[in-house]
Amino acid sequence: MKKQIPKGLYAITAENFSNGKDNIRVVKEMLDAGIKILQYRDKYKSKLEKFKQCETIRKLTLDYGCFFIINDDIDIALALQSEGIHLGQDDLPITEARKIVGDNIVIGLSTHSSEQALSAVKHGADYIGVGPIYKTFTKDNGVNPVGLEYLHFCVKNIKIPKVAIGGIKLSNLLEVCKYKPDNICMVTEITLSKNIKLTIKNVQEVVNGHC
Ligand code: TZP
Ligand code: MG
Repeated sequence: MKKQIPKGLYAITAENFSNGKDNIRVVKEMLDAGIKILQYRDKYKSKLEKFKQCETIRKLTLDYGCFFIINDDIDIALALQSEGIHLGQDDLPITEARKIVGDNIVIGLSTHSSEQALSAVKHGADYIGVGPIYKTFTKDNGVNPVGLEYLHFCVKNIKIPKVAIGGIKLSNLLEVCKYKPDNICMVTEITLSKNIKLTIKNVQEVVNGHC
């Protein structure tokens, strides 16, 4: 059977927003706190540096039973047999990525409009990122917020799993959950937290109760 991204809280690494900690340390804290979906994302390291971190994280995610997704680097995903890859609108088209990774690796695609969401489904994406829902400073190439209306469109019209992302915090989590996305993704709310374990526990309570 084809793999599917599990529902629930989806965490992403961001070493430059991690209070001086490296990705490995933050990932360990996330896994200890019960994260079951994790994306490795790093826009600043060399391929080798990313590979080395991903190699360590691959072992950890297998130990903890966490679904591991790698951003951008299809070659690292193939080498380490991660569960998924995540691509953006400016990356290799989904159909080409599929030729490389086959059906055993889940392909996620960031989308910012209804046209992009419909196109993602048509071209065989396994899930879509829906966002940024709110303003975020985590992504440098600053896409404007798409708001909750776009999430509403996706929930009503798009059949593959939908991951809400962008500026989601404990403070606005409930209003996002009301739209019933399959996944809630948070980056800096987790990576910048002084107490990752407690933050994840608090977020999980809302996500598991209302999403
Ligand atoms: N894609 C869309 S918004 C975003 C990405 C990677 C960053 C979201 O980060 P944060 O800190 O949860 O706003
Ligand atoms: Mg990308």
